[in-house]
Amino acid sequence: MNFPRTLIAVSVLAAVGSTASAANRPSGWTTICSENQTCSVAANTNVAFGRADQFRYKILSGSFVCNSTTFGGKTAGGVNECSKGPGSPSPSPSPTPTPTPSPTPTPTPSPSPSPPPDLGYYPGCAMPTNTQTVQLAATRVVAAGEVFDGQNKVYNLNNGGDAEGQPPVFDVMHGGTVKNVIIGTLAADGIHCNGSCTLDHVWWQDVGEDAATALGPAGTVMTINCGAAYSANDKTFQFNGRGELRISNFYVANVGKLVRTCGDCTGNGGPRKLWVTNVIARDVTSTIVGINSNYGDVATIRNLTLNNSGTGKTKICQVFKGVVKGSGSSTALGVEFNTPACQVSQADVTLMPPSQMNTSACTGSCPIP
Ligand code: ADA
Ligand code: CA
Repeated sequence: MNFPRTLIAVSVLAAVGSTASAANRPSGWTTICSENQTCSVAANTNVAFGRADQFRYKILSGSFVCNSTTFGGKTAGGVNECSKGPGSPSPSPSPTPTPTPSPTPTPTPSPSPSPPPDLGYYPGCAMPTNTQTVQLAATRVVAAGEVFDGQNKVYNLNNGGDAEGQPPVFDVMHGGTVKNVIIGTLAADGIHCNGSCTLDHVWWQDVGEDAATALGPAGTVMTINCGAAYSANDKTFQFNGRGELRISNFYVANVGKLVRTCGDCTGNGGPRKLWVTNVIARDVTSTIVGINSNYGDVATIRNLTLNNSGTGKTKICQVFKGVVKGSGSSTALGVEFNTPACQVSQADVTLMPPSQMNTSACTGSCPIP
């Protein structure tokens, strides 16, 4: 996917002035090509792009150009390199024409480990090895009450970019379930949920505009359990309806926000209740949860682990004043702990060094980051 995107797994710890020891590939990785060259990798290989100990990461398959367009940016100051990790398989060789059919079955290549180990996953909820891709011609509607079992195949729609107003890959009606689905790199507007719905064992290889949107009315519950989402420029989950959104046993990496109740939707309001339970967040550059206190939103966070690779600080529960469409933008009010809106205490958050919490403008019982 060659959309210019800002992938955020950039180590900002690069030691300025100690370039002698800086490497152009992560430790233990192997350079596969240099900037602007065309490289080839096996399906779903995690590729690093950068130099001087600062890298962007992207899951790629087959041939790609090793440049800033592919990775959404580059590390300034010299030639960047593309590299892959020690466990990555070699790309399959280009097929050579065989004059006669081989009498023996072609051995199946060993499946690529998926996700690559460095991407991480919630324990018990690793993304399965994906062997088959389904290219949808149009949004797959999941009817009311239907259980759609994707059999761990990868589903693509038509666009991997960040433009607003895209159709979803799956449009789930009230009471529907999507399970065992991997949303691929053509992720469009992800999954829409129009009532109560369940997303069970769903993974997003590379989030498009956002991973999923809760649109159901008051009284509905959207449940997202056991999965992971990788690489979102901004939000992962978007909550535009009313009712509840519950996220559990989930891993998120290289995203701006885990979830935001809508800041400026048409007919915006609330209340919206969020539950974030058993979540590991790696390199979330902005916020875990963003909510509108003026609409009565409440976020309850339990057993959250922050695991940032650099010096980035993550806000846990950021409170806004939301607005209706046409009345400007929502206003950030600050980070809160143990308040009516932000039901989270320091004990609910585990920091894996060098993770840090961003507690700017904090109210409530604010922890020391
Ligand atoms: C943005 C936008 C909202 C809504 C949302 C979405 O937050 O400001 O109005 O479109 O994206 O649903 O993706
Ligand atoms: Ca969206």
